[in-house]
Amino acid sequence: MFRFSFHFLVVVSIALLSYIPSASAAERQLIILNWSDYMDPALIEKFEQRYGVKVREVYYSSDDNRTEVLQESNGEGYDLILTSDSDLYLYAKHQWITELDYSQIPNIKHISPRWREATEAAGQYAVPFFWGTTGIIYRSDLVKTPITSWQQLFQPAPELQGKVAMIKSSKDLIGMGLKALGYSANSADRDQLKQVETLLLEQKPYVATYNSINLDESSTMLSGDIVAALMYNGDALMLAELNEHIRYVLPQEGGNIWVDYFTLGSKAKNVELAYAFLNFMNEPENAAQMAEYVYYASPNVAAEALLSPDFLTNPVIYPDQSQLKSSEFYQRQSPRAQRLRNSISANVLR
Ligand code: N2P
Repeated sequence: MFRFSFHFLVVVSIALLSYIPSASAAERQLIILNWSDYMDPALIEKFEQRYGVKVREVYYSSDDNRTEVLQESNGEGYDLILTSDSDLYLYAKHQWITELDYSQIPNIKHISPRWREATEAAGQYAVPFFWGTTGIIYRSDLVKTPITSWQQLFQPAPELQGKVAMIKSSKDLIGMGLKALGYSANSADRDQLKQVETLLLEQKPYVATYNSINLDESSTMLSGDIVAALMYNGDALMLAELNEHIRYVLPQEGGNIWVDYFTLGSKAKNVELAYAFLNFMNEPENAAQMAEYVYYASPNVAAEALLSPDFLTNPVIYPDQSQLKSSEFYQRQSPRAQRLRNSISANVLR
């Protein structure tokens, strides 16, 4: 008869526990900090199967929320971080993201230099994912006049009051408020910024929420609780699939033009897998499939060649030059202007 000593059992269990591959299980999971609804699940599955790994997404709800999330963990916990052009420099400065070795992403060759170098640090830290615009989504059946101007969102007509949704993102609130007043979205002028503060505070009683709107059947844009909202073009198209009265407009004053980038977390645990993912997503057929899913314009030129004429001629996805002309990228602000902007958005969102 066998008799195991307690000591023997402890040794065996420790040996088994350390053998059970907790370390290798971690290696097999790629963690991505991202917007929700920004990735085709079918492609994620294809990647998981090809590499025998799991992809886990952690979602943020706005640009500012992403910065808060990264601040809390000091950038730790994410292999890939999807960020917009306007926050790249800041994240690099905080060393939340690290420089890329582009030789590990051969499919980078498909991406147009126009988007690879659209902002400072992009050429060292980032892989463009999509580009798009910030404008207004609205229900054409619930407004008296079609929306064409930012004024209609910031100083809403009676049928819109209490039915407006904004985004908890200081760059968008202040930037688009500045556009409504006829100024540059990048203004650092104290007087102009004070005027925006007044505009935003006067709008506030009519704003139902500063939280982002769901993009599925549960959306308040579908129930009519929200009639107009600040929104990104592709998100609006995703919702338009569910209601024929949904429109997106890049207002006559112009809006914001942006590029979203994938970046590598400086504390990434799965660097090799992260590179495999970046390369996989830029295989032309994958990038094309992703664009069709999210309704955003791909910076991947070889992918564009695979997209349907319907997609390529959609004016919401590809606004014409005259519409883009008045739109602006967000620029980095001086510390002084940034402080003023922070205090304005804190005032509005408190
Ligand atoms: C994705 C929203 C795109 C973000 N749902 C714009 N930077």
